[in-house]
Amino acid sequence: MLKKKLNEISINQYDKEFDKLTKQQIYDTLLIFTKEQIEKLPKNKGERKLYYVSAEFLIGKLLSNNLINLGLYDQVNALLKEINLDMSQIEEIENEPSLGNGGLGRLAACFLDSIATLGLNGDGIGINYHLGLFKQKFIDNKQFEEPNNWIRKNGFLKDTGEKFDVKFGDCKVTAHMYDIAVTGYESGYNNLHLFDIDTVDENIVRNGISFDKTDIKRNLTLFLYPDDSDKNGQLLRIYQQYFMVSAGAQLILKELQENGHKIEDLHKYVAIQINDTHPTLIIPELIRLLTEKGIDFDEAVDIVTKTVNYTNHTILAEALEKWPYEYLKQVVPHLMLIIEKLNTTIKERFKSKKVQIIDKEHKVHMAHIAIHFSSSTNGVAKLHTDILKKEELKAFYEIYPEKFNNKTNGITFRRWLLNCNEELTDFITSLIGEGFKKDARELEKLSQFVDDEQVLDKLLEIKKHHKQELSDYIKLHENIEIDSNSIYDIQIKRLHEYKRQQMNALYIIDKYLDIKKGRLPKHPITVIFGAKAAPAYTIAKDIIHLILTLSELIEKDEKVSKYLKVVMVQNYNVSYAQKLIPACDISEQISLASKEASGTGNMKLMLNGAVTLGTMDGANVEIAELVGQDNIYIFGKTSKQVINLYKKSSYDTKKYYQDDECIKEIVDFIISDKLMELGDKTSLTRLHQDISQKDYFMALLDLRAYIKTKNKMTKDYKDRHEWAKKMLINISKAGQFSSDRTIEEYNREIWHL
Ligand code: CR1
Repeated sequence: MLKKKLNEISINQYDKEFDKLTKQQIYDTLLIFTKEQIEKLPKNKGERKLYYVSAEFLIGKLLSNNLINLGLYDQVNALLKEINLDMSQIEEIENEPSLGNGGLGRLAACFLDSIATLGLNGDGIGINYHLGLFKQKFIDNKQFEEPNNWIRKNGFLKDTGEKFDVKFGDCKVTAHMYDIAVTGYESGYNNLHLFDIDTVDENIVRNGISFDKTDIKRNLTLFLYPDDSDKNGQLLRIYQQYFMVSAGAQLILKELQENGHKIEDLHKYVAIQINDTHPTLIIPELIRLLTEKGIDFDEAVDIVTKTVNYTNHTILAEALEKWPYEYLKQVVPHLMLIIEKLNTTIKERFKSKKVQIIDKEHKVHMAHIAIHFSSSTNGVAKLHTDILKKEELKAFYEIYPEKFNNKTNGITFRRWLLNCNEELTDFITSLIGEGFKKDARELEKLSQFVDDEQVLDKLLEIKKHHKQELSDYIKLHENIEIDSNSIYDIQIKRLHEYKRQQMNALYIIDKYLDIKKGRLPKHPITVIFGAKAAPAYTIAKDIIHLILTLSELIEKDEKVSKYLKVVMVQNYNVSYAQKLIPACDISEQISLASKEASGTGNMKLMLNGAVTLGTMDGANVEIAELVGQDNIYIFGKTSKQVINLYKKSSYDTKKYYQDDECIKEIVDFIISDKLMELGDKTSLTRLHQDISQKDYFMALLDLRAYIKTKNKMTKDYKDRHEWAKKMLINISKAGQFSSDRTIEEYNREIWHL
């Protein structure tokens, strides 16, 4: 059947049988086939509809994931095997959509998958960034950014022909809607609506990713997160945000009316979830549209408040958006009367300065609008929600205790187990049956095998195989040879000081110095990083430079590189993650406690049998609770202690640096002759200065505990069966972190679809 169908397409397209095609043609044939199958799916329906609005959707490659969800993957792969190919080779041809940056965007993608899988009526709303987030290149051990031209004609992106006018202060544009179908696992489909404008011009981008930030008609949908370190960059972000929500709001009202409902019943038929503060302007925009249609202002506010819900993803001040009043006035003058009125209402109702919308510096606090004028504010892990209630958003929690709730993040097991780790999926199936594919909690059944040596051996064998595959891939792409018998210690996430990649780099230096002094590690270790730094984030780039320079130094030193290797992979993205995660032994989750709202990489890695090395932060706390202390390695100061240090301004990095000889030796290695000869003196000196003088995210605070715990881990790794037990228990407890569970909670407690 399948063969016949594929032959039909290939003969039609290329006048050749399927098994005579080139890889590119095979890909294109499978693409046509998959799109046809998706067309046959029913659209998820329901009386109420959810719109998930997000600046990012980090969806990853789509072909094989769609085939899995359609239940066709095994058949297609079997066919490919007949001609000595497999899906992973064919998938190399696909461009990964570049529509996201990190956890927040990947979360949105996992959520869309679960919403579709659970058969819920819910679409995504976002922007079709032509050049996406930048593509990362390393030259001279430094990050460079290039445009990521990911869109291909006739891919999964479909032109709907739908258009909406969007008006700015100084111009008008037409939002053009493109859709990507979101398939559910053995279920119907939903849509991801991506808005774009026809006048965008990729040719205005010069040397790297610079372009004229003021030329809105030509740059509006070029990049995700254009550099906003200057005024024009900030204005452009406001243009983008308003563009997305204005088109989105019009679509929502249009669909509502097409379904025969009155606009004043919006809240009865629609739930809107805004992913962080980027889509906050949808609140005044909807109020504007409702009042334009004759609804009175207070009623419009009430309707919109009942419709919208807000998810907070961070307590970092720099990420809580505050736009200068003047900037908003320039881009969206027609919203200012509404924002002013909302501001007045709040001023009249509440004295506290902390909850005002416009502050005395004339900045508009987007999170404050989002909390006052929505029905729900949720954090993304228990600890994070607790910190929101007790610290960051305390003043709001006191006003609206009923609005605050927790929804611990989750990940879709379709992509992060079935798709990226076929071998493990098949092995689990052979042990406990298929049930876990629909109900992830069934993974608990694996715990009965914890003393079964055959099972443990097989787990180790699967891990070994993935490590070998990864080492081949890294050889090919990074030209670094790594020993698949070494421990794969992996830290993959955006580059940020709070995530403390620099602390991991200091561990590497400590190991290096040890080996030089003849103290050899218990087991060879390969430290692997994947991370992009925001283009204007200097210290983050300095940290990348340090890691790459260390990598080169060690690579050149035969004596050291037998025991220690460092790799930073280029252009870390979803596709790379799918290769790294199954191969990981040690999962690095070492953020400064209180700063990582949840983390989701931690969940993907445990699901694939990695053991976590982490602080009591974000969802690590919940992982630790589930697996128990024997199956996770926790170190470092607690969030309470850290929050206290900040409150009293009593963290003094100089004390750690000066008073601890070992720490001083490690930190000073950053500016040692050896490193300075290889690397960029300015960059290394700046980083050294920062860590030894400021260290705002307290890498030195936990450095000793970190090194000690990691050393213990590498020792424990030697007892392969004991380690495999930890792996098994981690996998068996991962069910809690299925995004199906998370979405069921959102639906039960917030959306009521
Ligand atoms: C958080 O840093 C969390 C994701 C998804 C990120 C991370 O801990 O897992 O959100 N926040 O909830 C973020 O990107 C702008 O904020």
